[in-house]
Amino acid sequence: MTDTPEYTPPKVWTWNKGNGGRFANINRPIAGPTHDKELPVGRHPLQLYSLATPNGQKVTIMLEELLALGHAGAEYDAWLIKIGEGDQFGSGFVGVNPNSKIPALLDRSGPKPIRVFESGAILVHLAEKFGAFLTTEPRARAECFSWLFWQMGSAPYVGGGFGHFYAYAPMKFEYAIDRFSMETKRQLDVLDRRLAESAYLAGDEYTIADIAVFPWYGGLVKGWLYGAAEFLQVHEYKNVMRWADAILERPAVRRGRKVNRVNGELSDQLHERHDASDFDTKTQDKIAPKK
Ligand SMILES: N[C@@H](CCC(=O)N[C@@H](CS)C(=O)NCC(=O)O)C(=O)O
Repeated sequence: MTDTPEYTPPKVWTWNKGNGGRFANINRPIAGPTHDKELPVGRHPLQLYSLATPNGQKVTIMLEELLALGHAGAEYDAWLIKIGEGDQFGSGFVGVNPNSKIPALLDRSGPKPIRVFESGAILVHLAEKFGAFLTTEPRARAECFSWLFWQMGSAPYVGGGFGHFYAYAPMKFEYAIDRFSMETKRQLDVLDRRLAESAYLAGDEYTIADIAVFPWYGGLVKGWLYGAAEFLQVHEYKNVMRWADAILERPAVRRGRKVNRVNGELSDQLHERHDASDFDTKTQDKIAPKK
């Protein structure tokens, strides 16, 4: 193993503000708002405050899938939360998610707004509200929840572990990269073995488990995350690749991936979504002046 500088932790940890690397300006050891800022509210029953990270995409894919099924009650306004600029610490956002992370949903369809935070909880809320992408048959429902919660517990090792140390940390630590590469590959193998048995994670049907897992692990095998496709040899996970390709064929998935996106091709960036027609008229390639 290569040498890394020795560090002996002091008796009591103190916050070194300059030591957060790429995220130094947003990371803090305390919760709560940093400033007063109301959230905007649009005309639709569902108000989403988000960004097109893998966690954010889960919800926009779900909403687009619900609309594609004809659930008009799933119409939504998707507002952009710029986490690099600290929008998640505004008082309005913290009121919807005390954990200050996207995605956060305000369901205003009833007499009193319901707040929902944590992407897994949002998927369950929407699936139950519309009776879609989550069966009531006990065995398949248990399988669906098992994979959904597997994703919620596992992806932090990919994002906060592998992705952080491979792509973002100011220094490369072999120990950390080894540890989290091993775990990320193990998780891909877990999925690959499951997807050798069935078309989708919960069985024959596409469910919220697939919607939760796709942006992370589909993103890894498609080479969208951390530039790590070769490093992780993702082509080895043939069943995950087949499953990801099938999901990517779905028009709702392709639309959902564009919402609140601020990187990549301009034609794939719809910063805010307030109407179905926004996909035709408001992606950044339509807005940016033609050269
Ligand atoms: N477990 C949460 C994780 C959400 C999360 O980590 N969101 C990130 C972006 S993917 C975020 O908002 N980070 C801002 C911050 O940490 O200040 C969920 O699935 O909703």
